Amino acid sequence: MNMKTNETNNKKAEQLETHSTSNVDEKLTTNQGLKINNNQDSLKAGERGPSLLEDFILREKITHFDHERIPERVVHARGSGAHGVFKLTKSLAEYTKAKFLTELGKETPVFVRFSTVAGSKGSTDLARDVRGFAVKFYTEEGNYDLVANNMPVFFIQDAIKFPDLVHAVKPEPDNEIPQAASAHDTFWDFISLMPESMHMIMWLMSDRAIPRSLRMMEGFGVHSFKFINEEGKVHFVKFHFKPKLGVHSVAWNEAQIISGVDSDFHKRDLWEAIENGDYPEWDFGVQLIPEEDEHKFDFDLLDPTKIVPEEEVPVQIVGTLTLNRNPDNFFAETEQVAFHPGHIIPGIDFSNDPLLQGRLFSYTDTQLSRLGSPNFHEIPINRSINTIHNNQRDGHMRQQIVKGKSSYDPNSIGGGCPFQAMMSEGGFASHQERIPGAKVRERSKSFVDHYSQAKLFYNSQSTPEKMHLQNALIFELSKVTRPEVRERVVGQLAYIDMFLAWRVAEKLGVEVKKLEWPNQSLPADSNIVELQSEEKEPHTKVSEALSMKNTVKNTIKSRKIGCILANGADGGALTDLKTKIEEEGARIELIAPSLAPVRMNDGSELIPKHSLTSTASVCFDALFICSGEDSAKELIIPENKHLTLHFINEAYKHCKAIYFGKGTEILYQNSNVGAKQHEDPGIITWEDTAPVNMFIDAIEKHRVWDLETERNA
Ligand code: HDE
Repeated sequence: MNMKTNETNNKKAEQLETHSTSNVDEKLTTNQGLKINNNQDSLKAGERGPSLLEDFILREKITHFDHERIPERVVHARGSGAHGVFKLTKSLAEYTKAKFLTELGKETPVFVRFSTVAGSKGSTDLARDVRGFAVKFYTEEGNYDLVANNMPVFFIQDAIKFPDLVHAVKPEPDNEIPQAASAHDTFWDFISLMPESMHMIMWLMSDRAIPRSLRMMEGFGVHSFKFINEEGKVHFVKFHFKPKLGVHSVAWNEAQIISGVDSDFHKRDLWEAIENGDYPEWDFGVQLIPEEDEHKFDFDLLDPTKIVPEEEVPVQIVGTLTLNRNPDNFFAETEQVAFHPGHIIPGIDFSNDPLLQGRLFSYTDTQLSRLGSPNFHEIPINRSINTIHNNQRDGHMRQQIVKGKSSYDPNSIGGGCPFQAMMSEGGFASHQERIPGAKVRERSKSFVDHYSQAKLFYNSQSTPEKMHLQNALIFELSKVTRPEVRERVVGQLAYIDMFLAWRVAEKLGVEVKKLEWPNQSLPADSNIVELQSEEKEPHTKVSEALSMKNTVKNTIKSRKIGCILANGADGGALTDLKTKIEEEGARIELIAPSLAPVRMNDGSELIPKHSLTSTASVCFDALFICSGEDSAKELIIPENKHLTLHFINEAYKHCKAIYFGKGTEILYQNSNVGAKQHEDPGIITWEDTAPVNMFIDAIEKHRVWDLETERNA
């Protein structure tokens, strides 16, 4: 058993173990279990002759290889997964009968897959994009999937537009450019014609789209779902995951560099954190709205382009999600896991959100093309911890051997088995809802408010966050070659914030003209049926929860601190810092001019993990320039100078904490840091009285975003 000790009572881990194998100390075999004697040479007619068709070992190996690939997900292709556990800390029995949410202290095994949306499987982790946050709860009542994103709203209000949205954002169809990027004409053309996307665009252009780590982002169920309690009473519910480490991002310039230096940055970070025992954790929260309050808001609860501001309905924290085990095999687990918002259990039901309703069709359908068979639920990672009993039979790759003669219902030959379950036995019954109205292909008028919550989001951002959002829009729209598209987007921004629209327009060389429908720049017979949205003030003007600035800033747990050093570095100073940093749960990695051992001033030798050429400052949260005059001198000899100063200057530009140890004045002076004459809490030097504490405080704040302009002046 290779299960971790904390998994001994985990039914899913036990079940997966029965499907796992290891090659340690085993002999090589064919897929038929035959031991192989020679895996190096194919069977030939003579040493230099042609290979023989008879070589079943060669044929089996090559044939299997030829079929190793399956279609990647049409969206969310690039992903990283992990196993974990969900623990309930507050019972929701008053609102739902779902057992995993009612039995206090109950632990439910989970598998979580994070993803980017637009890019292919091999694309960069740091694309500006939404992140998927899909959670499979292996509950005793069946699998419950919460297929969430790291942003609480969506681009469109109706599923019928989803293929258009995805076609627009994916690489353009003629030349397949650009990969994993929304900065191109087709995406912004679509957006410019889709005012309902403006709230989501605010989120997408914010730094939420370039997370520092998958462990430092929120998760949102997006749609309103329904909770049903034992008495049949209904509450609307919105789901939230809030990371215990806070929500943090990287700078856009940093994201672009990381994409080159380590395009697996997020995948690696998640993997390493779990291997190091820094288990990622989230508070799980719910916003609950009694059914009778459905119409009490200035937006429609069924509209997936709207949030319920936390000021109007607070998030109640009811549990903890912890990821504590990396998958054993990426393909078998992370690639083959199949999520579906329709995988629900008694006590949870759907709302009539038209986006959610469409998703309910899409997810099974896509697994059929991706995993190739209706038996995808039998793949170990997808199996419920319950045994499956029904009359579904056969199909590609069927695993289960169902005994008995009858495979139909009702039957008498099989004794009527398997029986339907009564609700009291856990049988699922859809919540009965009275549906008024005629069959129509229409949008509810209550959905036609496209700008008020975009305003709410924008107005809730701190000044640096607003600046980043503005710069993101400028970056993206500058890549758009058609001026009329740029102009239409600016025309929509004008409904959100005039100053923002004006700043963006200025950089794009277009005028600010509030977008009106019908729109002059469209062909006369265009089939755009956008309803003109009124300019409306949101009921809640500012929401603190929307700014990353207001999230956790009092821990450096699991942060990665780079220590630049060379021969002669002060071993005592390094040990002191390392001890305190590690006490706080962070890690130090050594970076030297080469990978050769570094001779410290106390005679000891340390092996650096990186050389100045093999890594970059973007891979670290903060820098310690190790104390020691000789070390500093070596770091600035002509051979090293450029790399050392580039490292420091780049960290400085990206607003990171930098601590210059004693004897490193020469590096301080020669870097961009020394040239500046302003107060900067992110720069700590040998002159400070309690430098280590100050350094830790600065790392906790994540970045000194407020000083970005000064640092880049
Ligand atoms: Fe998805 N989405 N989606 N989506 N989605 C898929 O299912 C779809 C939407 C989300 O890690 C696909 O198995 C439609 C919203 C995540 O495996 C596909 C619509 C939200 C993942 C699909 C939406 C999501 C997917 C592709 C609009 C946030 C990755 C592969 C009606 C609440 C799950 C797959 C994983 C994946 C369809 C909109 C989240 C094609 C039609 C809104 C996290 O079925």
